[in-house]
Amino acid sequence: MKGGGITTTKDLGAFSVFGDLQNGSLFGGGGIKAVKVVGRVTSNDPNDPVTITARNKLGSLVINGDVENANILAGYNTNEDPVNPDASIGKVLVKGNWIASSLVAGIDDVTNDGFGQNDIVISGDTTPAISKIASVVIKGIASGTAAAGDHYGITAQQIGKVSIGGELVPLTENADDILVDTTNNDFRVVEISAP
Ligand SMILES: [Ca+2]
Ligand SMILES: [Ca+2]
Ligand SMILES: [Ca+2]
Repeated sequence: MKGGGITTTKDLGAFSVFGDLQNGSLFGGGGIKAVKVVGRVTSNDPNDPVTITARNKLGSLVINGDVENANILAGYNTNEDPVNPDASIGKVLVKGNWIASSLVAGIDDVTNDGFGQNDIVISGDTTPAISKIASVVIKGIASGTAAAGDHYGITAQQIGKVSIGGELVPLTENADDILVDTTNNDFRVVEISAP
């Protein structure tokens, strides 16, 4: 699927892309049960990332190829405005590399300097529920970019497990902020406490 997009106002069920998801977008106005991409999820323009967005819950995500210049956002509306501080993402499996991309549940890049730094919980949180990412397995490498001024993250209030290249990111019981790309210093796994 190249360019264009798929938008629904209600739930999007299980969705498969038999090829690359490139320079396009997927949006579930309620949730998305499952997304499977047989190829890659990429945009060739860092300023116009490919997006997968769910307002409430993204149940599971399997990508067989690389992810590059992508924003995968739970808790956002079709305009990519932050709306739901209790959004969640289930199991994520990426069999390729993860480059210059963010995976986000219920967190707002409020200062617009990229996810993974200076972010807050999406405002308007009135319930005890918290945003969660259950598990992330990236089989390849994970990195930001050599370019300055950008930042990326895997971020939620609570993250269950992250494995990159066969190694577990050492999350603890407390809110963690772990730098993953120690070369470019621009990719982190971040849990943010309630405001
Ligand atoms: Ca930020
Ligand atoms: Ca960079
Ligand atoms: Ca933790």
